[in-house]
Amino acid sequence: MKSKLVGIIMGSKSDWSDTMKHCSDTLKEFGVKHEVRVISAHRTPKRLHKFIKDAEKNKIEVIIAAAGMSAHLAGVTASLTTLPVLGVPTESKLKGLDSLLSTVQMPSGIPVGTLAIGKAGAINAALFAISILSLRHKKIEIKLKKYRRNFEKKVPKKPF
Ligand code: RP5
Repeated sequence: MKSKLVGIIMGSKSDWSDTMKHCSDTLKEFGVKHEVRVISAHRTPKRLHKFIKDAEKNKIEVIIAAAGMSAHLAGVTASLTTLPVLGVPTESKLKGLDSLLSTVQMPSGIPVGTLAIGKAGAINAALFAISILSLRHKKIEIKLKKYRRNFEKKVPKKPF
């Protein structure tokens, strides 16, 4: 897969190592090329507008937006594009509940597909993006089906 199909954006550098790195690593496992940028709806709104313009021009197919606290990044991104936007609420002083509610509670008309808080949500955002991409990209579909076939084997039968 030559071109970048997914754009990962996050509100802060602090969202990377414990959370969004897992999203990027999951996309890498499937060979899905992607952009990674620190962009905040509040701190860098001009950067967000430019990123979306470029994403549309460069035929990015899914945007994953992660943010914590008053997490408006995914919602504002979704308001500026018709590309599918997946939201990852990152952990915070309130254990990510603030981030979850501000990402998930979108008013009707502008949807954000919100995943779980933190690492699980970051990995699932990548897998959800892969699932969307698999509709148009046969090689990705084949890899996703293989991953699912092998998934059960990774779960131990005993807890010890
Ligand atoms: C949000 O504020 C970011 O997404 C991050 O989760 C949170 C805290 O950011 P820093 O103060 O660590 O830069 O915008």
